[in-house]
Amino acid sequence: MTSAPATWPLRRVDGLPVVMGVVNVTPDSFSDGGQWFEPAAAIEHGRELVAQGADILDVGGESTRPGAQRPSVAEELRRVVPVVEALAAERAVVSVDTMRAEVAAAAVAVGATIVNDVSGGLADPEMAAVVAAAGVPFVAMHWRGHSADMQSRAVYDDVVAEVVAELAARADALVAAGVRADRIVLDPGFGFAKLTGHNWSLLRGLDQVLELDHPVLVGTSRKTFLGRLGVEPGGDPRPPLDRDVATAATSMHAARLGAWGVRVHHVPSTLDAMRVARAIESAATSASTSGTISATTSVTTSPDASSGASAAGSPGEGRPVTTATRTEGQQ
Ligand code: PMM
Repeated sequence: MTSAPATWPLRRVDGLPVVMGVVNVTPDSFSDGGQWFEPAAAIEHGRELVAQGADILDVGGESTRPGAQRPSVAEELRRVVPVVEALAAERAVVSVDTMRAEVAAAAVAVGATIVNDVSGGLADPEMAAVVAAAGVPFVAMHWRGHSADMQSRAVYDDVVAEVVAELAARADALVAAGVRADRIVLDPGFGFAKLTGHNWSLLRGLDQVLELDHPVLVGTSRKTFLGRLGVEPGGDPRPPLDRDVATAATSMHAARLGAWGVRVHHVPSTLDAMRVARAIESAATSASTSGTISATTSVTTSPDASSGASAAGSPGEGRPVTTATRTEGQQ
């Protein structure tokens, strides 16, 4: 059976969070409206995401937008398996985004090396056993019920504390079911049984999720709460394709706090935003008294992130190893 990618947890050589690019093979996703429903289009899109710097391709065949109806198992298999197989054959690291054990097993059999389950194993009682037997990393997202009625479950006294507690309980249950603890990634589940304010509170309290003893994946990309920015209360949210700048800003926040990964539709904007976070963190803070600014230029030995390469290493890798200080006039 397939097991984890060669190095786990995956880390980028530039020290940024890993970037999971979304490949939705669905006719009705809220975020990209069925653009990649045909297998050939989905495969081509996956290649493009890798060229843009994605480290993982997340291939899914079920739309989870609020109110969505589920496809049959046969239909989900038909959508997902050929796309996973083709992209894995091109040596991409592929995760399968599914709540069904049968789909997870079929995807792993054709080359997926990560299972991403928005229900964290709750939707299908067989999921934990399949993942445990395959030995693959498992992304367990915070989930309170299927999309058809999930927003009615968006009731919290303290959303951060409750999401943290429910994720911790999920991780314990998965370990009890045989999943290796060091293969579990946790995800707070932005937009799933969360109202707008809950999502912002979770971003603000992300450090508490990060205190759980697992890598954390952040999936805010193009979600409705971002579409409400700058819109009058009661107004229509901005369309999903207009939410990539806001998504990139949340990726920057996730990077600054130390998330393991971000799941996004538009890879270049997120990578740039995270590079900004890293450049600011790495910059020297010095100023001369003569009205000129002393800028530090940093040289890193790591390959450029745009190659999309991942390698084992610590989050600190890729930090500047050589610095040369020069004084410049104010720019
Ligand atoms: N969101 C969606 C689908 N899969 N998986 C994880 N781990 N985290 C998420 O936040 C998440 C996910 C829904 O978004 P999409 O329809 O744009 O894929």
